[in-house]
Amino acid sequence: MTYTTSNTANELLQAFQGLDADQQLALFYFIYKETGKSITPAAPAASTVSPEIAQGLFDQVAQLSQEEQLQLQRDLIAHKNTELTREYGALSDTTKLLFWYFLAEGMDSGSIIPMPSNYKLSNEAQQLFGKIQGLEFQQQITLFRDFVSPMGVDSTVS
Ligand code: 45D
Repeated sequence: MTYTTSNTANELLQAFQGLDADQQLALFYFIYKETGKSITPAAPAASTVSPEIAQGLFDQVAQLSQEEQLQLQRDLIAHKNTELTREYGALSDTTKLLFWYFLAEGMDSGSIIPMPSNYKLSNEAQQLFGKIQGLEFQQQITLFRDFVSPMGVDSTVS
């Protein structure tokens, strides 16, 4: 993957989507660890977010086995059609983001399968991480929304 002069959001999105599913998950978790502290203050700005809906989907995932939890996250990225990925697809973009935030929190609190502690990002993912860290907070949020928006299955599209 080569970058030229400008790191437009679109290039970053494409770079993210060009990673394999596990690298996307790992990078996204590292992002959470990095930006997690700034996320809560952003929350009151929310208008199109449905916390109870994100929570409802999260609760279903938390009840799965760890293997199934990981599979669900891989399925979201791969657009595999399952009941849960269709439920996800029906959420608003910001609610999707909140759902991912809950998952990341669940990883830290032990209700969601954790990352192996020795897990390494690929060079591509590491590079992308650096570029994302260079963005303004609002640009980051917009980019993350673009990451999570197309995941899952939108059952209103045939
Ligand atoms: O064994 O306006 C591997 C709200 C493979 C409020 C793995 C907000 C090997 C409204 C795949 C590595 C708060 C919503 C295992 C705004 C292996 C509002 C597992 C902002 C086990 C703006 C990897 C919200 C796994 C924001 C399980 C900014 C990885 C939210 C999982 C940001 C990774 C949320 C996860 C972020 C990453 C969430 C769950 C960055 C989640 C990241």
